[in-house]
Amino acid sequence: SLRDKSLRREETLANMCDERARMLQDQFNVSMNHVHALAILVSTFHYGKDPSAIDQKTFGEYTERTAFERPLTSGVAYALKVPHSERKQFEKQHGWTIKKMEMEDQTLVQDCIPEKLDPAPIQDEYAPVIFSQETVSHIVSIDMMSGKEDRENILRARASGKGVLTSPFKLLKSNHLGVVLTFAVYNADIPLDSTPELRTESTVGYLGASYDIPSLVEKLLHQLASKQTIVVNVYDTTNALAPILMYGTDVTDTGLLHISNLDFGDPLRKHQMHCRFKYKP
Ligand code: WA2
Repeated sequence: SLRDKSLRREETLANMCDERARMLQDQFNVSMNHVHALAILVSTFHYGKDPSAIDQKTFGEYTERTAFERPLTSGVAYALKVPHSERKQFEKQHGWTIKKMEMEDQTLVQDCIPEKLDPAPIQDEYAPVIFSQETVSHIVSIDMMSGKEDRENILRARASGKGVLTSPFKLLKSNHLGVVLTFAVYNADIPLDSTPELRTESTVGYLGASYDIPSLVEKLLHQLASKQTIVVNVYDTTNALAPILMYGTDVTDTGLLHISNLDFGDPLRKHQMHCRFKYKP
């Protein structure tokens, strides 16, 4: 009957949507766990050994060779916590100045050529990137605390000890909408029940990964058949009244819609996948 047919159609859409949402969520969680392990790797081999067993070359090679462990990420990097009192010494040691993420000319920010960026203005502290996977080498020397989303992530990551996510924003250079995942690296094995203040004090740096949402969701959906059948949109619904479109083109179509929830591991952020059939029956 017509009613059976419409119920079947609804069920098909729900199954396809849930399957895609689960795949995206699983891949996200897999890479999140691996980024967490990288933060522990830096703590163990950069701070646990004297002299450090990690430099840019080691970090670059290791992260490139293990990139398959972090599906959906476009690159990982490590930023150091530098108080203002240590800035001069830090810059002398590295042979470059800490750069500001924003340029005076806002239109050029996305180009992100470190040589063209201005030095970071005086702040209490900085978070310059010192190690990076080759794919995001353009952020080396940039103060991650000079970008609104990156800064909020850093503050929340170090106070909580958990992996935290930004809202979607335009990533440097790629020009695509993405999110950044950050884990703090602490200077000692600090107790699990440490206060946010002790955590902040014990922080030595930040391990972060960037997720280029459009290209990576596209890659994931391509692996599944029937891309011709449904339209997929991914939203950041943290603010239920103002959802942010992260993937897909905005659709106003009032046809059959299925919503699958996504859990990307940061309880402060909410995400959803919206699915529709491409064609009316
Ligand atoms: N990584 C890549 N592209 C970006 C970006 C970023 N942040 N921010 C803007 N475009 C080193 O949380 C520490 C990575 C930030 C980590």
